Amino acid sequence: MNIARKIIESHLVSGKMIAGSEISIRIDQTLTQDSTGTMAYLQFEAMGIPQVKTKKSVAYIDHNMLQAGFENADDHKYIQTVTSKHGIYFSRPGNGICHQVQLERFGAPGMTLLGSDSHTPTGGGIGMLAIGAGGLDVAVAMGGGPYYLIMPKICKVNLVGKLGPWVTAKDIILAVLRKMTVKGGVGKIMEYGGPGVASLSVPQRATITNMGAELGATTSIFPSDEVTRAFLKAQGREEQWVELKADADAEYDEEITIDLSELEPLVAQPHSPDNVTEISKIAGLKVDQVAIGSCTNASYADMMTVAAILKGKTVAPGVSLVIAPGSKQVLNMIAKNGALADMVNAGARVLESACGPCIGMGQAPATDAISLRTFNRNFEGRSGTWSAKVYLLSPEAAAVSAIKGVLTDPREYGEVPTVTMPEAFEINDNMVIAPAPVEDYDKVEVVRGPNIKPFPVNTELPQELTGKALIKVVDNITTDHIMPSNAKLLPYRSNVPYLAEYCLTPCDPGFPARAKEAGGGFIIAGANYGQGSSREHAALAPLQLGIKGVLAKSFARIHMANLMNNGILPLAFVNEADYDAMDQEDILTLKNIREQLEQAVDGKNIIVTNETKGKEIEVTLPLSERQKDILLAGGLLNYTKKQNQ
Ligand code: MIC
Ligand code: SF4
Repeated sequence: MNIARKIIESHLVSGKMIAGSEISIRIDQTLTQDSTGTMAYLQFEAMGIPQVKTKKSVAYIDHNMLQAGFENADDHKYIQTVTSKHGIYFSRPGNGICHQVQLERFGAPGMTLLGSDSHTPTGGGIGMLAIGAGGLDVAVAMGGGPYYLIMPKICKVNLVGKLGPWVTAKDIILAVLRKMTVKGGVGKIMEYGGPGVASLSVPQRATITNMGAELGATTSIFPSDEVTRAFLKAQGREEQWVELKADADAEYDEEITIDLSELEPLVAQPHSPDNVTEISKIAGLKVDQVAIGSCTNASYADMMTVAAILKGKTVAPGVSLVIAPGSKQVLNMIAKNGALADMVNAGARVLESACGPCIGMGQAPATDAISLRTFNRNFEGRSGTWSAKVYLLSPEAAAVSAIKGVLTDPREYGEVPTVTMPEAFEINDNMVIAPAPVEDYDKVEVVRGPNIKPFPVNTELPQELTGKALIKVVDNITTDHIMPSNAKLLPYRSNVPYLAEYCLTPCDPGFPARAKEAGGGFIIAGANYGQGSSREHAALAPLQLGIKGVLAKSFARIHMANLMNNGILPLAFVNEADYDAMDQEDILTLKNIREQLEQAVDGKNIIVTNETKGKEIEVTLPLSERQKDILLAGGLLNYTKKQNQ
């Protein structure tokens, strides 16, 4: 068996491990962050379960850190109190980015982790089966329910050879993205193996598994070996190490090979993480901003390398360099050893340990600016500036380019700084607050600020659904298009009615008004609809606007689950020509949809009538019996309530 199947087997609650069929697994740990967490905890409260049933659940505050008004601080208070009441650990603002801290302090090989953030697979760097999901799925897991997923294919990424000087883990995952594209990982777990693995540290592995999210993969995972043991030992947690390796005769559904020695420093160009080329091919591009940090590349080693490159230099006059160390542990260590001073001396603007510019919370680039970032996503507008062009690259290449003022192949820079992994990281978990003792749960008062508004809940699926095609969008629409997030909107994550006014506005500013006027309807989309974030708001905002279904060429995994959980039908065109022939304003009807769903074998033969064109078209909606019941009930909350009656 391979590693992924071993962990799934040991956590299997229902189903058979046959790729494409529904299984459910037991979840050991959960994580939430604040921008999806408020909703997850509101939903957890709605379920009426007094105490979490996981081995460890942690709530992080790392996204909504700008406090331009009362909203974010209010949400922090809500999360701190609601978690205390229900047995969840609270990582205070300032402690760091959820994925980085989880890896450092809580992750353990062989365990399962479900997180309400798409980059939860970062934990795969330490040999966890770590999956990103919508907040409601995480709420259910906190309540002890299993997590349902489609058994993925397991794709081996065979790493051979050794990285050359200045070539990094970021270049490995960019090479995989170039090969497989942002759709290439859908329905798959990427399992890394081969002789190249041993040369990669845990944070390097985590950079790779983190950005596996950009492949659309269910998750990515590395073996747990002596390198993992050394990392855990340095984090004072050696006892949590177990060895995890694929059997010698392990089978895989697919296999690709990456020869590390052939890689060069790479860069993803605007506006997609798979638009990858060699830095050497486009070097010389004038740069306005360089941003170093995020859950992809803000480890201790990343920061030490950047500091060594910046030491004694000055950031080029036309460049604004911002650096956000990934966690308090990292920030503390570089503060003590002087590396932080080297950054500051060179002119870096040091930000708090949080997501920051990665999710457009500040540091929006200037008009038409070129911004180089060590992050994982460069979707149009995500930086907060629509005309900005964001390039993704390694911290090494970013730091060298910041000094030069132009995009630079770091190999021109000279000798690579040597940075060694510390034998012991600085450990101080004083920013993690334990929940109230069980006997005191009743005494904890949950604080709810005025920004927390009731969230929409769907109703039972009616016999017939009818409405207009309200918008028609192209392939690869991201959740950043569906529900934009930036410094102006992120504070409203617990206020869906407000957010709904911005739903799909990057594609068409008139969409929310049109949807409301029509009393709801349908969204027509291309392939890979909803790629990117796990944000449930990309389903909740359409629900608020009365959206009944989305007809798309195909869907991204987490978004499809979020639609179903909210009772919105995700329908896939059988013939792409039907997508081409459909127009905005067409009136669509799903007749006898309850019977159609109940009777559909493998989700096939579901008929949508295009009243305007006088045509019947076929769509598919492959559903397990459980998913059918969820849709019939009008979403997971209604379904769960019904089950508990
Ligand atoms: C992101 O990177 O897009 C986010 C912000 O972390 C999201 C979660 C969210 O929208 O709150 C994600 O990746 O899931
Ligand atoms: Fe935060 Fe960016 Fe990572 Fe999302 S991708 S968790 S916004 S650092």
